[in-house]
Amino acid sequence: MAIKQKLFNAPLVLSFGSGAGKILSKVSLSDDYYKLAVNSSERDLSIIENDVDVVICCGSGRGSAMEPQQGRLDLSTRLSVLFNKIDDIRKETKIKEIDLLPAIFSLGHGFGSGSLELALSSLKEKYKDALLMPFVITPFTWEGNSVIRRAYEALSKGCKVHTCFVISNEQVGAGCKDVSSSYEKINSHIGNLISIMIRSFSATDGLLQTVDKSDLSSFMSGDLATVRHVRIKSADDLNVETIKHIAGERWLKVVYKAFKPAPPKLKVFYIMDGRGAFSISSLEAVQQYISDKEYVDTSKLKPLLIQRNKDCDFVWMESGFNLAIDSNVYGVY
Ligand SMILES: Nc1nc2c(ncn2[C@@H]2O[C@H](COP(=O)(O)OP(=O)(O)OP(=O)(O)O)[C@@H](O)[C@H]2O)c(=O)[nH]1
Ligand SMILES: [Mg+2]
Repeated sequence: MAIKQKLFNAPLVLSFGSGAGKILSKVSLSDDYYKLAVNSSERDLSIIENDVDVVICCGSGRGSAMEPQQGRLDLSTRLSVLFNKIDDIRKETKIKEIDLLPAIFSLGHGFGSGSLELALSSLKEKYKDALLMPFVITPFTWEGNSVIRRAYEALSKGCKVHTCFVISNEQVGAGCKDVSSSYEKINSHIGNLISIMIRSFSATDGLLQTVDKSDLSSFMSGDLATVRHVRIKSADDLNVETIKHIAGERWLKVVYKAFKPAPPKLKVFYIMDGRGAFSISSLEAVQQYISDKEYVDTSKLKPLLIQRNKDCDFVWMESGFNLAIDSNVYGVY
């Protein structure tokens, strides 16, 4: 049987850090995909071992002691092992070129924070044709200033290498009363969202409107991006209210000076993947909603539309935010 052509080849998902590994364990994809968890804690890797495909233990195996510098060093000793694993997966899946490379980082302590810049720059260098999709998890404010500072310092270096999708624990977990339930909820939430994005980007059929790698790459601009998602029964149920609901509250809070001095306009990209009539009126409503926003650069708006028999996922992404590292950001983000 002929293998159907995928929109993008995205055969693997990576995680760096203990929190990121727990999120990766919640990513649910078919057996065609590989989940690779990279961390310096042997114990934390053993906890998720059965839910991922490959674990790579770096450094001493005892964690990076909340020291990003140590985390970076620990990763550097095992980068070649990571590349070998990725190349093995490429051979096994008979994929010549990886189009999309999603990676999750948990920021605030040692390994995830220390890995971000090094992992992004070396993956970018090694897999030149792949589009990176970094998801960075930022800490809760209750964790304190040193954790937040470490996360921001890591992010400030990482986002110079590549636009990062920020997912704030504080924002996603808003409304949860206790930490254990919020971690559970957040991990499932983010894991689910990443799975949906990968499944949409590697769709084989039902593609009504496709995007190219260059479309996606031109969407990613500035330091930071954000992503939100809503699931509806069918595309017919998509209306301005639903869009407002997901567009209203972002998963990141950054200092974003919309119109001063000049408007660094946000880029918007959306995916509609699922059943429904994809009516002209609902598509018009989305386009209109976006075009009405002065802070949005609509010149390159090209959605990914996939019509297939499943609940309809609407994924909304914005990029072009700047990360301002100053004292105001700490605690306000
Ligand atoms: N969403 C989510 N965030 C987590 C979880 N565990 C930790 N975090 C967040 O991730 C940040 C970094 O923590 P870890 O991932 O445990 O740190 P690490 O990168 O393993 O660092 P070291 O253990 O010092 O090497 C924390 O400050 C938390 O905000 C989790 O299960 N889910
Ligand atoms: Mg750890």
